[in-house]
Amino acid sequence: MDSRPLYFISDLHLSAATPKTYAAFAHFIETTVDDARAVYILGDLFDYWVGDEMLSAPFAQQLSAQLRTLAERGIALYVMPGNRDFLLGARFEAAAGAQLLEEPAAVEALNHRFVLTHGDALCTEDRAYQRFRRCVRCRAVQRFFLRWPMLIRLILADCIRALSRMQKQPYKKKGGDVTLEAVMQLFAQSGASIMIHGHTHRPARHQYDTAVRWVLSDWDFDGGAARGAYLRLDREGIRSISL
Ligand code: LP5
Ligand code: MN
Repeated sequence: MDSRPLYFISDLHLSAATPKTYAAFAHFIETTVDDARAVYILGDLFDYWVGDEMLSAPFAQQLSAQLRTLAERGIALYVMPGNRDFLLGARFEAAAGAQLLEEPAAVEALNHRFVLTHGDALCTEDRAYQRFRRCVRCRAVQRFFLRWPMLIRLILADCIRALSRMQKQPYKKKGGDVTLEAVMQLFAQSGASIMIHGHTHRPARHQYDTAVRWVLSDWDFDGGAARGAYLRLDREGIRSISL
C-alpha cells in the first residue's frame, strides 16, 4: 500500500492581484508537499475563472507550470471546481497536469473513506445562492456562456462578483454556513466517516457521533489578517497545519 501522505487545500482565490498568496502557494507546491502521494485542491484555487482561454494570461501560465511540476515529481494533483472556478476545463487539466474531480468525490485512502466537496452546495439556507448555482452549473448555460467573447464574459463575471460582494459579510449572515441537514445527508449518501470541505472560511474540526468534518481555511497573504493552512493525512491521521 502506498502510505505517502495526502494534502488538502482550498480557497486560495489566486489572481494576478495576489502575489503574496501566490508566493505562499508556490512554496507549498515546491517544498511542503514533497513527500505527497497526492494533492487535493478543493475549489476556488482561482479568484474567478471564465473559461480556459484565461490560460493565455501570464499569471495563469506561471501557475499551471508550477502545478505541472507535481506530475513531474510523481505526485498526483486533483482539482475540484469551486463556486468561483467551476469553469475550469480540459485545457487547464492538460496545462496543470491535473485531474478535475467532480463533487462530491468519495476517496479511500490510508484505511479511511472520505467525502470531498467544495462546501457551497452544503449551504442550503442560502436560497438566492442555490438558485444562482443551479443556473450556472447547468451544462447548457455554461456552453452558451463559453461561446461569448472573453470581454463580455469578464464583464458579466465582474457584475456577479460585485453583486456577491454587496452582501454584507456573507459568511456571517444566516445561510452563510453549511446546514447540519446537508452535512448528514452527504455522510449518509457517501458512506464516508470523514468529510473535508472549504468555502465557508470557518476552519474547524467538527466531531459528530460517528463522523468528523474538517473545514479548510482560506488563504490570504495580500489583504487584512494573513492566513492559510492545509490538512495533511498520513498513517497517524489528519492534522491541520497553519502556514
Ligand atoms: O465567492 P464568495 O465566497 O465571496 O461568495 C459565494 C457566493 N457568490 C458567488 C459568486 C462568485 O463570488 C463569483 C463568481 C465568478 C465566476 C463567474 C462565472 C461566470 C458565470 C458563468 C455562467 C455559466 O458564488 C455568494 C454566497 C457566498 O459564497 C456564501 O456561500 O452567498 O452568493 C452570492 O452572492 C450570489 C447571490 O446570492 C446571487 C447573485 C445573483 C447574480 C445574478 C446574475 C445572473 C447571471 C446568470 C449567468 C448566466
Ligand atoms: Mn467558495
